[in-house]
Amino acid sequence: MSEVNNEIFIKIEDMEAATLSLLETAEKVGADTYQQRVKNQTPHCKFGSEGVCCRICTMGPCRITPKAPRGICGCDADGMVGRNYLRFTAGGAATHSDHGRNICHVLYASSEDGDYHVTDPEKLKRIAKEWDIETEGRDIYDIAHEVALTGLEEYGKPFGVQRFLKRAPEVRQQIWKEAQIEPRAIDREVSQSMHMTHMGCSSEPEALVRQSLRAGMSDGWGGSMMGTEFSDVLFGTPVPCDTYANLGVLDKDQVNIIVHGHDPAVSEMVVFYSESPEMIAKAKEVGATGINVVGVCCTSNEVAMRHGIPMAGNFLSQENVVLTGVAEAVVVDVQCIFPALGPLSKCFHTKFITTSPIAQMPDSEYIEVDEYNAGEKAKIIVETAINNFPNRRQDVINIPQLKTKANVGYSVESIKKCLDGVTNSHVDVLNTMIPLIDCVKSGVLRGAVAIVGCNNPKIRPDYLHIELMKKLIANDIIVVVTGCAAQAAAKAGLMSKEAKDLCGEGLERVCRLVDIPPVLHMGSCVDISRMMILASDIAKDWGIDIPQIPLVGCAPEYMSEKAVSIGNYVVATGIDTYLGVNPYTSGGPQIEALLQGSVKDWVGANFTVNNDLDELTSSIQMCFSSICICSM
Ligand code: XCC
Repeated sequence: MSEVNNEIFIKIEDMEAATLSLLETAEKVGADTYQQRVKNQTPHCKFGSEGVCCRICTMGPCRITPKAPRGICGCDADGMVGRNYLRFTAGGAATHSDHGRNICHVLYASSEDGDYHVTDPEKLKRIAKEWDIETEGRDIYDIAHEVALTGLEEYGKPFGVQRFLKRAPEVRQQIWKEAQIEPRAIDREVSQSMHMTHMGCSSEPEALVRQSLRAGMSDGWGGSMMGTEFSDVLFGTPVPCDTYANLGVLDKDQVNIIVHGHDPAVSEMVVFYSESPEMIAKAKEVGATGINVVGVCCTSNEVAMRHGIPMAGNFLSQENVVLTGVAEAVVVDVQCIFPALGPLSKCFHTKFITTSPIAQMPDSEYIEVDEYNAGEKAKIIVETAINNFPNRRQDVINIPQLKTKANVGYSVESIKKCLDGVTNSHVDVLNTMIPLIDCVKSGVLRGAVAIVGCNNPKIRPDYLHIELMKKLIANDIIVVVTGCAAQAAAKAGLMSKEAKDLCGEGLERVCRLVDIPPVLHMGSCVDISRMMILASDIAKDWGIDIPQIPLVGCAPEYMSEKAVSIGNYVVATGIDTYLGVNPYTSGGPQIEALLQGSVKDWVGANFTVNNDLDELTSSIQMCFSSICICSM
């Protein structure tokens, strides 16, 4: 193992210094980096930034100016902004949901003697019962296949709404019905969003925002939720486990395989083969001490919480991982993968391996993996990485010595189990959220914030994630995280149990008694659906609706369409949501008045856009003080 400092906490300045040293390597090898491309792309187009540019038909492109307040068809600024916003949401909903669909196919292909197995049969049976699928006396794979098929039908069923909506409190379900945002078939919501935004269809702000919420709901309470639930069935429901984070998890003595993307179907197989004695022996034959799989982005979250695979970095660290010069292979599935990784890898010995027909990129080696050939292909991928080990350029190796401990894997099931541990076995509160509710009612905890989402070069990378988390936990606000926000926390050491030392008195006590970190890792982006279940369970056990819980969502550094889809379903679920980046809506005053104002009348929550650390912190705290817990 290389010499690495195992610090408890790492400052953002130290991470930035590491990035600067890697940029020196980039210059040495003539590589292009995102930092340079940001310079080339700024200043950004003002019309695009405000959302008042329309290229939906070929009469344009049209853009709104004081002299030209309408496009050629007569669409005004709010119509353009609303249509763009809905298309953005639909893109995100389609992407998450298609990931969920793939997991349904993997579940359908699972078998006793195949590559994919049912790992959590109890969870499978729970879902089957919820969906009125017979479980008594049936083979577990028969149940799996029927559940998978029923899940696939959720994408295109002609009638009815998403099955998982029933998990929400009844009052919430009624609100969705009255607001006309209950999602029907997932593909229908995406398709209708595209239809509504076609030339000559909707330009009325309220209709466009309502459909944005509905399309988002088809993601969070449909496709994403199936992605999460069936991944648990296949690969195991996460339980707390220890891992490491930051660039120091790369090891110069081992074959380093980086798994990156979102869908765990490929990375699960890569992890499996990298642990096989046959592959480890091969790695030793080429002079390595072993095989080191590490993750980037949400694939990292998936394998960290189920196998303790270390987290090398998040979205804006993906180029850094290659710049260390020790990445034998970067194996990607879908989403959030820079096309830049192809040309960048060519400056090193790194093999950039794409595996999905959905994410094909120039300068990559394409090894297509599907649910029937995954084992065989994963073995080839691991062998390719091993054979590449001797090809490293020794003169460009630079692994920043940063490495932290992280405790990950807090599924809803695990959170309840942790809470059970402090209830002295009072049967009536076992497997409930009541111990947590009591902490909030008594003022030991002030509330919870879900911090999620990406990095975005518009925000100093990881700064808002990390500093906001620190301020919140110091004020007795527990934080739950997913996605790249989770990796930001891990890289800084905030997901270690030692982070309780940074907490206020109340949260410190809770962390000590329950033996948890103050920043709880709930998984990848699709796992924000876990947060929806958590919020629903809290509300049901408390006997209130979700907006009455002192809980807000925050995506301070987001960049993707998926994050906007998430924002829509989180708000629709009744959770106020803070965004650090404007979703290209500032040119549409009526659209902004809806999203940041009156959607609250429909669903009990809305958006705030702000990226000032102090203002964000005090606004979240004010939001909690306006919720009067004592009267509940
Ligand atoms: Fe992608 Fe999920 Fe964003 Fe990270 S957080 S940059 S979407 S990997 Ni969802």
